[in-house]
Amino acid sequence: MRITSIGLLLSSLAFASHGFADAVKIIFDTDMGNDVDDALALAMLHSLQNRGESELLAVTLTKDHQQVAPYIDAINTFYGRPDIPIGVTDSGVTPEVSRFTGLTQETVNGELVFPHDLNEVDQAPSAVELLREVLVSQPDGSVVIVQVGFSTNLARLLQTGGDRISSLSGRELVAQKVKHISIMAGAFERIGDNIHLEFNVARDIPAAQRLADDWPTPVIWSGFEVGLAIRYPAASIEHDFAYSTRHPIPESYQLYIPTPHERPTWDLTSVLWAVRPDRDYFQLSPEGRVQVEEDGETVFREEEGGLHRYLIASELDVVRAQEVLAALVSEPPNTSAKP
Ligand SMILES: [Ca+2]
Repeated sequence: MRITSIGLLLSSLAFASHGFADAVKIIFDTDMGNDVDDALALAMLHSLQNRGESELLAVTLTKDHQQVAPYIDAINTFYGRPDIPIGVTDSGVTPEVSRFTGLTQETVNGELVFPHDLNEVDQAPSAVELLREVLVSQPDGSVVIVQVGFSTNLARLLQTGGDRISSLSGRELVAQKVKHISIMAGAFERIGDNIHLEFNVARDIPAAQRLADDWPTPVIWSGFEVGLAIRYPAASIEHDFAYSTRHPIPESYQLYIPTPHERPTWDLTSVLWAVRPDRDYFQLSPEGRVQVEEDGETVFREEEGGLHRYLIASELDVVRAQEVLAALVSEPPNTSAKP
């Protein structure tokens, strides 16, 4: 009996440490506020962390508006993780006000409906500095960056030199610390006859070119066509969040474009691949190289040993992904979980 108990204890400890060691270390780089899929993707990262599958190290922003960092802080606080560092940019290419980030400014009787500590942009560090600090603190080859906005921050990171944080250049730091990046950007399959100039690339073409040309680790691209094919179910927005009277995720969605609209799941697909790369949710293209043209077109050329691949979703993949994305996005917070 006694031996069995110790055995059980050891195996449960082994399981616990196994789970912790396997958690994918994520930096979420987002243009939160432009489209609402970024908000759904952030909710999904919290659910995956509740399950021990990932750990959100930091959120860095490429949208330059003062409501965005407080909004992220409010979402993180709602999910029980108020201390996740947030980095801001001062040169965002989309400074206009969001349709939904004002939600977390709402007060009732002088109290914030969705509490958060971060209120002023200047309380937050710069995104590039935060990226350097977080990368330095992590084991070699361990960090997965999910980029679901513009390449503004990551391109700048590549251009940084050694500083008080690290003697390594940004490019050296990335090569040492980053495993791969999962990005929502570009378009790789023709939809009809048109070449689609995808938003995340087209709004900051020089940054996307630098990323495509110089980023030293594997890059997995989720093209426009993947998220477009996988629509977030309106029924999930309307019914799956009933566990909370006020909930920032379905409310943000309804402020952006209300149901019955079913939003494409662009940014969610990059989170899903980043945390569960081995679950065959998507097919992968052969290895190759993406070139970003002057007008923002992304051209993929197959090349042995190339660092780039892109996601492909079959009809069956679309159905599977739609179901798992909705389940993860709508999962209740676990506020008793270890942060
Ligand atoms: Ca986005």
